[in-house]
Amino acid sequence: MTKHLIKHEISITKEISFCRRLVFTPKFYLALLVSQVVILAVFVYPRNFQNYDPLLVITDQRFQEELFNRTTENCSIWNSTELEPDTKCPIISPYLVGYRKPIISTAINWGDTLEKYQTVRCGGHFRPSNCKARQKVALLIPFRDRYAHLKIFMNHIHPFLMRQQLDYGIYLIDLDDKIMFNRGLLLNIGFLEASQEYDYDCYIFHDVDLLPENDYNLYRCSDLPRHMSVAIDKFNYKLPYDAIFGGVSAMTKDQIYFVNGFSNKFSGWGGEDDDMYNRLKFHHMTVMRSMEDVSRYKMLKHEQSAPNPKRFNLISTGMKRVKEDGVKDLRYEVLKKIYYPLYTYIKITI
Ligand code: BGN
Repeated sequence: MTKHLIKHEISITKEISFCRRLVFTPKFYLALLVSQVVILAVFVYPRNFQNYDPLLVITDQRFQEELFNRTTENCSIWNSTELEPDTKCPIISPYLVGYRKPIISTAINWGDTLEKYQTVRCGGHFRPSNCKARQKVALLIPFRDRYAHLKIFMNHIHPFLMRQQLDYGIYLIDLDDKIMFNRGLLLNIGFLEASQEYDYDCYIFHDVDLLPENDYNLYRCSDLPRHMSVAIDKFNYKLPYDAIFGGVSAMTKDQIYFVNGFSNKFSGWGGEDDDMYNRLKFHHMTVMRSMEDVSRYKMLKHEQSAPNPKRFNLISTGMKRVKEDGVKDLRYEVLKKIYYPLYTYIKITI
């Protein structure tokens, strides 16, 4: 028995000294380095590579040219002479499919997209032919230079909205290049322009880089303002904070006028949506949200824009300006208004 134990001890001591010798040799460190490189190459790099959006490397100019060749001079929205069915569409459309992974592909070209969506009227308008839509919805997209995203977005959003049997129009609002991007201002102007064109019931403020994943996320307004982009992949499909109102949100005309729209003072990135949330609170309105598993969005990758350093101060003083800073008495000039087949493009200056 003792002999056996001694033998065992000797073998353990031998193993330890073998390990010590191995650990302190250059070969060991070389092997460690190689294994790290292999782990990085096999697991980490492909993940980052998948996150990389190949469309963004194609110059925007190409997309602009493809687009600008296809415009419609005389484009009219639905008028009273065009008969609409009397029967209201069902509350829940029979065409809904639920979750569908958004297609983010370099292979999409405008020609194919246009071919597919021939039922969309110039300027990006559509309404169901077999029933009367329950809401007339304007999708307002503040825009600057993201043509690659725009193409993916259009290819995704038209069939999505059609399946919901909406009477809708899509508006892209762009600001004079000399002026710094201002999301709140563009949304206010988009609202005024769209409401002059058609009697919309509902206005959806929509970032071009967000693709809804589930068509049970109904693009319509409620008695209370709605925040719709509840669960975004970038935030691990979790709400980043309770007071968030950015990304995608929906308000009726009355709700917009009641709070005087967005502030026009937030130039650059961030804060205008938080200010809107404060406006809603200030006017005793709560925000509605749908369930996380339905209100899911995929965010297209892009470089983070420079945050506006003045946004904290603007937010803290925001409620003093509610009455005079907003959608009422807003002065601007329309530089261009172009009816593209899948959306209306409005370029403005102030
Ligand atoms: C927040 C931004 C929002 C933006 C969300 C999500 C600000 C103000 C800080 C007081 N708010 O941080 O505008 O929608 O992130 O990206 O920066």
